Amino acid sequence: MKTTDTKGLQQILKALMDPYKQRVPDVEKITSAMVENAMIGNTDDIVNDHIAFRTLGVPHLGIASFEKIFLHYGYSKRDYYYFEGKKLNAYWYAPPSPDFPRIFISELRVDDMSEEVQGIIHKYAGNLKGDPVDQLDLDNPQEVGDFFYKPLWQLPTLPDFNALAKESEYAAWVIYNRYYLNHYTISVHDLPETYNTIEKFNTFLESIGIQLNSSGGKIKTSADGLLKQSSSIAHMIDAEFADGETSKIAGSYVEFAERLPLPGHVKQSGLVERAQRRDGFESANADKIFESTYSEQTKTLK
Ligand code: OOG
Ligand code: NI
Repeated sequence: MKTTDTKGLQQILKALMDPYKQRVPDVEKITSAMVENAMIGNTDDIVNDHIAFRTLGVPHLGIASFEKIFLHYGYSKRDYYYFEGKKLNAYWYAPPSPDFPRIFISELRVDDMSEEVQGIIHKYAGNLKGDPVDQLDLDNPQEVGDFFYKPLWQLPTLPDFNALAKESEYAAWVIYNRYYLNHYTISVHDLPETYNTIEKFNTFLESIGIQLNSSGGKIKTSADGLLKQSSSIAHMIDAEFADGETSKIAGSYVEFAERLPLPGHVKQSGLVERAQRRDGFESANADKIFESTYSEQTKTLK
């Protein structure tokens, strides 16, 4: 049974955001500079456009498992996206009310990978007895919040991690980072005029030392011109592997989105509601945003 427990959903989002802020120092850096520059009074004034998760497309896991959490809390499943080169599927989910973020969930098309990579993934994530989400009491937000950090498979060895990364940096990312929040997204069009475009906000971000993902250009623009996105390069975390070896690997990142008014809704009053702006996502933008955790980008980190 679906629930309309918005307090519960709030609690789940908080359980995601708190560890995320710990893992991604850029979040605090950006939000405190936003306060200093009077863009916002405090963090609560930031509109979170969407959050994103990554999963592995194997039995009992993947989108089909993970989405149950948010469908239960009133999200509705929307468009499908296919990323041929990266071998990924994704969907986005519309929130039960506009004060909650959209959700973007992707999964690795494991069957499309080489035998070697499939072997490694199945070694870790291939022996689940059932869908772990089915074993959760979804009505209990505390239990759901803890679930994101529950190891569903063993920690990888560094050689296995590296073998995955060679063929799919996405696969390596999920094997280590699991269901940790991949990013949250600051809604730029909701900010005061001096900062309310992706161009102006990027200039601000770079002025405070945030390094932006340059794959496909720092600004990713949808074909209709109405969805503009940029993102930071993922923060490197100290990872400890199964065999005791340690290495710095990509953690999570921050995204920035500007949604322009749909034709016919160009501001009369200056105030444009969420429903009157470009909704959803854009494959070509997303394809490049995934690379915020890829070594081609992280190797440029100073
Ligand atoms: C998601 C990349 C796509 C968007 O807004 O299009 C995305 C990821 O890196 O897992 O976030
Ligand atoms: Ni995103």
